[in-house]
Amino acid sequence: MTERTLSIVKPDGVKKNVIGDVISRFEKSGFRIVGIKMLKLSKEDAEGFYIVHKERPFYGSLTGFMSEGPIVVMVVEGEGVIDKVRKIMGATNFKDAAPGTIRADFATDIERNIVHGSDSVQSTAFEIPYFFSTMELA
Ligand code: 3AN
Repeated sequence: MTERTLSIVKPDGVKKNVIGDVISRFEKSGFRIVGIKMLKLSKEDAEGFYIVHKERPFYGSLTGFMSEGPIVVMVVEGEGVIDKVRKIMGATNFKDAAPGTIRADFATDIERNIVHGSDSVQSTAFEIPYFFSTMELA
């Protein structure tokens, strides 16, 4: 099924100059970028985005990290893109990430793990409109 997912190159990914590498992996997998922009989140913006993790012990640190520098948010479209982008990213903990995945190649920390991808259709329904209006999606 053709789906859309939200992906983010996190502040550590932007600092490490891997924006292009992340986009390239998505495009080489046959997916289309239908919306993209660079933003700097406030702490409140990051808290709103990660509201599902509000009760987790890492919520404060995660939202601090996500608001420490610019990020690139994008909407990626294609067949089965939600699960496929998560495979391309690799496991949350880079130590468990399969070889050749983004996190295995670039992440050095469970929290600072380079990239985000929505984990379900329900998540995309919250995450895509959090950053993009209909007009901004091609
Ligand atoms: P994923 O990004 O792989 O979907 P989630 O949604 O469980 O993982 O977690 C969201 C973000 O929270 C992760 N990308 C990571 O930055 C951070 N995170 C997750 N688990 C931990 C943890 N145990 N300790 C610190 N940060 C974490």
